[in-house]
Amino acid sequence: MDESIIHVDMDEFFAAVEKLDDPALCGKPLLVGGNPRGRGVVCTASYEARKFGCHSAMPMAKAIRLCPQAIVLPVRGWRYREVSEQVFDVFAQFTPQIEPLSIDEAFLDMAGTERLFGPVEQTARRIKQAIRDQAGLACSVGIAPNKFLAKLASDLEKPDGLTVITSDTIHTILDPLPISKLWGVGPAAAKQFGKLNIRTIAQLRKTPLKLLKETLGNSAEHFYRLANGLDDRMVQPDSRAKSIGQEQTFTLDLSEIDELRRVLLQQTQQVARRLRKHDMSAKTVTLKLRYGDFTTISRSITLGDPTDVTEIIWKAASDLLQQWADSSFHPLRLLGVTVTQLQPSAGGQMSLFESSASKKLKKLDSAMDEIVDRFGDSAVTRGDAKGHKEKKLKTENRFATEAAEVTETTKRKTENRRLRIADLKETGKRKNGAVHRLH
Ligand code: TTP
Ligand code: MG
Ligand code: MG
Repeated sequence: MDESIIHVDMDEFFAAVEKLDDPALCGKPLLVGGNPRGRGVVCTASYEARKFGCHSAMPMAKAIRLCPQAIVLPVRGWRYREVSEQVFDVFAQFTPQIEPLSIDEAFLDMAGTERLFGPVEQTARRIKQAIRDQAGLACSVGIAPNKFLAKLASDLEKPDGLTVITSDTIHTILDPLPISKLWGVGPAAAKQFGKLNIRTIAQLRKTPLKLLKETLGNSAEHFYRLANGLDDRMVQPDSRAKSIGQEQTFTLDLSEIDELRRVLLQQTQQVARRLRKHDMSAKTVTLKLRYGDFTTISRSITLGDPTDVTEIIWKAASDLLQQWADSSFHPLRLLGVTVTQLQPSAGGQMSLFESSASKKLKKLDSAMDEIVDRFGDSAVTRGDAKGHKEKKLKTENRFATEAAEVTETTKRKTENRRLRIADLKETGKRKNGAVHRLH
């Protein structure tokens, strides 16, 4: 299947975030934007307000005239950026080939991921579900052989849509659409097309290229190709990723430290796995903690050496959590872990000089990665045997020691885990399905 480009666009993004943070707003007409008494404009209108003709970029005063019962909300940029990061974190769980287009949309190149995740359409459904689970929001997805068609597709069944355009359905889908749907057709180009009596994509496709060139000059070929569903722009990933993170907002504030540790362990495993997928190591581990009243704090630790080893990142993260809990525990609305100061790992190969403990930890990680790749994310998780009773670390710099100084106890536990994983792999093979860690 050559439909390997996915375009994801969040539905009524700013309004959806407002509904997420205050469910009483659900089902109501909302206008998020500037002050109606000034010359503020609408950034987005909720779908309920769109029924009245309100839309982005419309003066707020006009939108309120169209829909006087609308609830007008100011723009909370920091919050939209935060949720946007959660959404992009979800994308990164499926592919490193992500081209961000704006705060609420991106192209994902899924070529070559079928072996890992199955058919692209199925992966797109998983992405939608993961965005719902991890960010609490709905989005619309387009799947197609190229960027132009994928973006067009994501818009066709909004909200909560999933539209596939294959090479067989290109003309059926494109032909009836107005030419304004073509990438790059603004008011000026539309006027030129009007002179040729071209209003739909079908009319454009059937016009001889020579005639188009006479009127439109150099851009004729660009539009002609688009009308035929052709676009050879590559997905250009933003390779300047500066952080990898995972966070979760709880439906009810969490007040059990064991429960928080369990969530953090899951998050840390995902973050470390993604680091390894990107062949990156990180030097700084940061926890983000948000209380019920939205007070948000962070706690960071910088490691002596960059690492991609789950066990080391987990020790740093769990210790930060414990230190915070000991000094200023509050029930949490949100918990997250992010790694920063990223740099390329020193090659996948293990160094001759690496300690045997470190080598074991890396082998453990690659065994876990293999299971997750084969059986999915929920297939296996590390046990948090130490729980919150874990002895407090003696020196602040403990994590700077990397795996070389992992204690005998940890080594034994690692060995036990390795054996259990080997068991699980066997069980997995037998059941030919997802395996669950037994403790
Ligand atoms: P869009 O994806 O264009 O719109 P949307 O997500 O609100 O709605 P849709 O379901 O149709 O995708 O833009 C994303 C966000 O960007 C939007 O919520 C608010 C902001 N935005 C502006 O601030 N000004 C604008 O003119 C537009 C178009 C968007
Ligand atoms: Mg959107
Ligand atoms: Mg958008």
